[in-house]
Amino acid sequence: MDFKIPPVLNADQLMDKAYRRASKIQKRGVDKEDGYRKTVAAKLKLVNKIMESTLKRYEVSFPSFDQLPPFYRDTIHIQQDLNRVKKSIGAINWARRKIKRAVIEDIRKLKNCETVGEMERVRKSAYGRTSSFLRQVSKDLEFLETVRKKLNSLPDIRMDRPTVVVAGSPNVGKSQLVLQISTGKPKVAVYPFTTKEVGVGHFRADGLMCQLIDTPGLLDRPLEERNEIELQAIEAIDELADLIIFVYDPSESSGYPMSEQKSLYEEIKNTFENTDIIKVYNKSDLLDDRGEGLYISALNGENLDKLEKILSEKIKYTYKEHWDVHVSETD
Ligand SMILES: Nc1nc2c(ncn2[C@@H]2O[C@H](COP(=O)(O)OP(=O)(O)OP(=O)(O)O)[C@@H](O)[C@H]2O)c(=O)[nH]1
Ligand SMILES: [Mg+2]
Repeated sequence: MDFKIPPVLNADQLMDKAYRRASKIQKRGVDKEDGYRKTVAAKLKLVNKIMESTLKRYEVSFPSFDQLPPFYRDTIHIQQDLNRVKKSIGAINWARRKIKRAVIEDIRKLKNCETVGEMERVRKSAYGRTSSFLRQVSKDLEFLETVRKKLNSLPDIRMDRPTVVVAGSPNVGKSQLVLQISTGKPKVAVYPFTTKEVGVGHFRADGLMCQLIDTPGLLDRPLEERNEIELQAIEAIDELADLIIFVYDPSESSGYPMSEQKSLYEEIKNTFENTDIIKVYNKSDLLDDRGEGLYISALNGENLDKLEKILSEKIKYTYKEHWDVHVSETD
């Protein structure tokens, strides 16, 4: 998702940017010394202005914990990151104020300089001090850039969107199905609390934007094999899911016998007891015989239009109730 955080320059890049732009400044004066004094003062002011505005932009653009979408507030990696972000923002705020104070002092010193050599020494020492303050926060700048990249790579999982979760044993074709139904390319991030990835795709049901969540390594094994962290991730999924697609692979080419897949289905049904589940039988292209139910092929697209229609109707039905409640509340 786009938190609108600008790329964070490291200390060297920031110095380079400021000093390079300052080097272009040339001021005239009544004589050589006066011109030089004005030039150095303008350079220092510009360096400070660039540092000030750039660092300030970083300080205000990182989200705080409660500005994150709810699904991510529980993401332990992000919690830790955001605590450190606070510290790093504090550090660059310190550097910004130090640079400003130093530049004001150095501009004052310039007034007492008589020769170009003296002025040049002031300029050099001002640049040196600025660089030293920036270097002291270089780790913070680098850290902020890594967090920015991480935050921007989060897919936009939204609590207010109709959400379909795809479950089923390993290798049955869940990701292939999400890929087929999604309008764009599904994005990948981590689940809250875990290092496991979550795939998020989108599709439209009657113009309503819905999200489709792939659950690799999460809703594919019995709950008793889960550790505490994974159970918390499953709870987060439970909060999100309006509808579940349970994918069977009756061809058993996944390596999981139907008996095992069925007992997983029972488990999912009991875990998400308030959520409607649509059963689909995938890899129909590999089957000679078909039984009752919705047979699809996520590979060649067979019956996916039927599945999409069922999804649309169920979502419309669920959200119509919400809509009715909403309308009567506002009457
Ligand atoms: N023949 C056939 N193969 C399929 C179909 N759907 C998926 N596959 C294949 O089955 C394999 C597993 O598909 P995935 O979509 O990765 O399955 P998954 O359930 O996401 O697997 P995990 O994420 O590992 O649990 C891949 O080789 C797919 O190409 C299908 O409809 N027909
Ligand atoms: Mg998968």
